[in-house]
Amino acid sequence: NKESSSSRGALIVLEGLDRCGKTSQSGKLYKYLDEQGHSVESWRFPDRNTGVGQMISSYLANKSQLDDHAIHLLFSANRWEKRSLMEEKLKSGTTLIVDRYSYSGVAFSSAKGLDIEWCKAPEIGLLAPDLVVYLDISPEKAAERGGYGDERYEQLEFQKKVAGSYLSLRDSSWKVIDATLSIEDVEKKLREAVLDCMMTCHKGKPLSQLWP
Ligand code: 2DT
Repeated sequence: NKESSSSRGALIVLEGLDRCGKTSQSGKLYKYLDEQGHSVESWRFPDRNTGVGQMISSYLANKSQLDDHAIHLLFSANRWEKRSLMEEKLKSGTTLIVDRYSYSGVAFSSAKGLDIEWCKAPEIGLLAPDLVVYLDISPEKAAERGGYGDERYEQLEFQKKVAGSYLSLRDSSWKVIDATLSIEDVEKKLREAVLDCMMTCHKGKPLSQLWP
């Protein structure tokens, strides 16, 4: 029937500071949806597997230096090179759980002092998420969790600036979840928000583009 032929997957994005639990919650969510029989894939940005992704990876590991604007554009290009596949998957009914997206792009680069409108510009025309879940934790609490690696950006002072940038990007489409709740509680709230969003997409909510 008409409804099932137009039914599409949802574009779900998880954002938050380093050590907020984003990656492990993405994994749990993926496993849950998959076990429930949904067509679902787990994605992340940067996608370090592409040529551009390898340049980004080397930069993050401090093995190469790049101008702040240049690395910003590489992060954006890394999303553009996946855009058509992303659209294909969503239209064919697959839900994508994406660990970081354009919001990380803008939050991290503007935390370095780049103009926020300049940072947003190259993201225009990428697919807009149906839901952005922000796992909220203070930079101090995140740092207490330990386990910052040696990559660029994994320092308290910088994370404080990133937190401020994220704050200015929040809009009504964001669902903020307190990341200091127990793992199980975060998982439960995340599931509820995502299932609700998937239902809206299934019912025919059209795909849209950044920035809404
Ligand atoms: P992971 O630790 O999640 O692999 O991220 N970043 C990420 C940016 O500066 N711009 C972007 O567009 C994206 C997607 C955040 C590696 C680091 O890269 C930062 C942390």
